[in-house]
Amino acid sequence: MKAHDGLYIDGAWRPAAGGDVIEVVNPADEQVIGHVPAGTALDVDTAVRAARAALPAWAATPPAERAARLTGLRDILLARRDEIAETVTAELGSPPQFSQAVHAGVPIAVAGSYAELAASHSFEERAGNSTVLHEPIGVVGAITPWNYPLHQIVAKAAPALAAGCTLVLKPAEDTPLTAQLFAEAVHEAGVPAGVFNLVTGLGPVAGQALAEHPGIDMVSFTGSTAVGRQIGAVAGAAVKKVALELGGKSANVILPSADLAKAVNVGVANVMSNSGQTCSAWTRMLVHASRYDEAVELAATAAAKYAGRIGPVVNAKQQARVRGYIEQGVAEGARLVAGGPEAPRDRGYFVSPTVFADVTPEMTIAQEEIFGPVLSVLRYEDEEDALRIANGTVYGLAGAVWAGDEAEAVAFARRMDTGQVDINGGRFNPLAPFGGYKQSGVGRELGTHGLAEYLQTKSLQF
Ligand code: TXE
Repeated sequence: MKAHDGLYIDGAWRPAAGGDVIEVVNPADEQVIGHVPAGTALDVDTAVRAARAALPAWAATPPAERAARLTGLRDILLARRDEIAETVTAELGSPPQFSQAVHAGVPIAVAGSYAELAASHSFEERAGNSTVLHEPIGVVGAITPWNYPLHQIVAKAAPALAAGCTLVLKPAEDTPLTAQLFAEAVHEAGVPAGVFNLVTGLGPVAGQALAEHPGIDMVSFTGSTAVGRQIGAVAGAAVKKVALELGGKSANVILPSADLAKAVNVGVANVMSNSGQTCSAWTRMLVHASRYDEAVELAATAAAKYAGRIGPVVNAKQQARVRGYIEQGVAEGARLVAGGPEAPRDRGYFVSPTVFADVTPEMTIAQEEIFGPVLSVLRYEDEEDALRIANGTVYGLAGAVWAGDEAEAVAFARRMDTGQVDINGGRFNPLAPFGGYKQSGVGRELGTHGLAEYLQTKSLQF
């Protein structure tokens, strides 16, 4: 795999201040596929200075011109689609078809949506006797995870660029090659020097230095709740804007009138997709007592079909973590009906598609984010019970409701404490705001709501 041995700062690839490197490993076969620099606080400082220097000109660039750069960026990503898919497959281990469709396809769509929004958004409006200006918030520090390497970057960089912000990106240490590819695309698209900067490095070193840097105006973070909490505290102390996309424990509520087989099959596919490493995954399937046994059988059969077909999880640490949760589920009395804790292969960080039945709402596996291919099937007695269970975690990121009648599903969805709900399956929409209620986060990504995160308002009274 092609890897740059520098950091992309102020429009060029430059050597890092220190000599440390990060090994990039393919989790499917544990082979080292490249090395990238481990940036330090010094590099972060250089990158933030470059972003600060570039801010006035980029913020003053007409939105139509920023939109043109984003259109160029989208076109380059589209032209390099195969390369993106291959890179994600190499560093995340995801099956090639999934990498093509989702890891490459989704961010291309999101970049396209922001090219259009940058051109059509009203950065100025009238309110009574005032003119309200929507101005870029300034220099953004973006910290992204590895689970959707390119999407997580584009979901921050595209709206930030559309808004007129400049940014410094610190991508996940597991998937830095996709980030390097993105930096190349930004460069090719003619985005001016300093507007976008990339510092690869370790979370507690480069990530922390970025979050704490006084030269940034906003931190946009996606990752674990633990780190999100720390970043939120640092930003709060500095009275700085923060956007956090954190964990989830989403409920897939199958109402008695639903097409059970369809709801279960799509529900299992949702959890197994990306080997369960999706913050919005429907990891808790809620089924009415009268159809519970049937649903468990369908789920076990569906999960077994994914054995040998899903990719690995990202690294040995995640594999051990997921295995720990499966063991804990068994220890707390849940019944394994598919998969289990044993690794299905000797090489690579694989986890078997796993389904638990007889899961009760208070069990650890029904409360904590596992981030692996593990589904819990829970029983409910009536709708109120289903709602209590669905809303009964600290998270509120996503969810699903299935019913024979769409209006019935919508009525239930309105009562869920969660940021996004798919009705009878749903479909990805790059314009739909995505983000969490409760401890799933602060702020929204995608669409105009995602753009608004990177803007601040000024009102002029006449
Ligand atoms: O996340 P981290 P990890 C959840 C999921 C997963 C768990 C752990 O449950 O099992 O988190 O994953 C950077 N200051 N999600 O350990 O550490 C880090 O370098 C600043 C959900 O990989 O939060 C990376 O770029 N930055 C999630 C990013 O934070 C720091 C996606 C995320 O890594 C830092 C990923 C620090 N002190 C994991 N420490 C989702 N919401 O989609 C780390 N980082």
